[in-house]
Amino acid sequence: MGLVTILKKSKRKEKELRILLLGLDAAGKTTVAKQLLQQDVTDVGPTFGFDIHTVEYRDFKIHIWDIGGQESLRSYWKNYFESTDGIIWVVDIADRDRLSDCVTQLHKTLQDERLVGAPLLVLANKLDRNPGVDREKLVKTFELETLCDRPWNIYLCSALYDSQVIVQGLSWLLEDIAEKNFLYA
Ligand code: G3D
Repeated sequence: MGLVTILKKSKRKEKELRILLLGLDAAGKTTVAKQLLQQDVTDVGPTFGFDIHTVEYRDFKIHIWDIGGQESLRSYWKNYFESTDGIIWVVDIADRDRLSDCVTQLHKTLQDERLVGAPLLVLANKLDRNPGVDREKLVKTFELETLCDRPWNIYLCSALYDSQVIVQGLSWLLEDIAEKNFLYA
């Protein structure tokens, strides 16, 4: 079932969704958000604090909370967890030195009770800089199969160069959220 089908089936007039966009600093979160907004991705700067990007698909209004990933800001992430419908976790797969830190941060974040059940989309970004990476290996590295309390998926992308995979990932996330919250309401 595609995004359009979901939208056609939806019954409520306006649906607002809150999506958290998280990951370590420089993973490509703002680039992902800009691709979704069809904005210039060559002009991104570091996010200090947070930005809210609103993407509209017909009667869906999706508020994407782009939260700064610097170490000093991570303790504040929890302030944004309330009423989250879904999580997009962006990882720089070329940043091998921080991969294990990224995995630790992801699982630490998912432990928060306010995020229980929220579907997780992992965007394995900067594929152009690590083209040989294997999806199944990433699933293992990120211990995604241990996540029994939520739907998850992982898409490999190069946010700087291509929006298609990101849109596919977002569609997957919306499908899951819509099925739970709207179609069977
Ligand atoms: P953040 O919001 O997670 O902190 P940004 O990350 O979106 O600000 O991106 C950090 C840097 O990574 C940016 O480069 C951006 O252009 C680059 N980037 C994002 N996605 C990709 C990608 O798919 N491939 C490559 N090669 N680079 C990417 P600068 O130079 O502005 O720091």
